Amino acid sequence: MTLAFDVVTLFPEMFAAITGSGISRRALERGLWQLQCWNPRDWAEDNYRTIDDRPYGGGPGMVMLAGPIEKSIDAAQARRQQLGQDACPVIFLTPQGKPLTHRRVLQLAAGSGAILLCGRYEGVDERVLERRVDEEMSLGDFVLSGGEIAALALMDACVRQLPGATSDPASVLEESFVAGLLDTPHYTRPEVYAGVPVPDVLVSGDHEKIRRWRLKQALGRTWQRRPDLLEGREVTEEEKRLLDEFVREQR
Ligand code: 9D3
Repeated sequence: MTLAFDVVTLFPEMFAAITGSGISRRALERGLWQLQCWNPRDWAEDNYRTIDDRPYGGGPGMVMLAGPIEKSIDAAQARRQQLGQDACPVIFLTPQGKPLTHRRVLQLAAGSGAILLCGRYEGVDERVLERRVDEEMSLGDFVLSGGEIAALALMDACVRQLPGATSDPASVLEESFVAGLLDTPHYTRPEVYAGVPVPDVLVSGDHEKIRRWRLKQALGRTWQRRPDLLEGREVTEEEKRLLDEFVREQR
């Protein structure tokens, strides 16, 4: 079963960002995942190909019409059935949704995909949401111009979890090693840049010392920048000791 996304969007050209570059492009070429865009404009019901209208009750902006969106979703679902793809959730990307998490990314990456609805303008007619949407998802508390960039982020996060998507399986292992912590600092050549040397330990060749230093940096930065991440996480004796050291070195 290959991961298949169907995206309902007025701006299908934006999705070249994920099909045209990088890991996601390579994974697409290798047949690890699929993407199909569905433009509500193609299901508009009048000669002007109208997809939005003014909000009942007044106010600024325009609201996307239910009809062309519902027809797009239904076309996507019909096509998925034809192709023998398993059922999948319809997800609306919206600031009103639940924040996307790594846990949800792993669940989606392990499934058959999703139909992703991207809104534009002030919003989408509530009745199509009631009738067709299973789940609402947000990237966080800031304002985008539409759901497309959120859909791109969601798909990118899922695709990089697919076995064979990244050439380096060690980097995915590494992620679970320090799961729940911020990343450690990275350095490459030259050994002295702008007068700043690479930390001695990293050129020492002592792999156990390097592991401890990296874990300590990851713990320390998480404590400084995202203490909320440490709250819901088991801390081993070694980690406690390393974080204590880090904290003491701060003053
Ligand atoms: C300025 C318009 N806002 C009036 C209070 C409402 C609004 C409508 C549409 C705000 C944002 C959007 C478009 N955003 C998304 O479609 C979106 C989004 C986001 O803006 N932030 C974080 N995650 C997401 S997922 C989809």
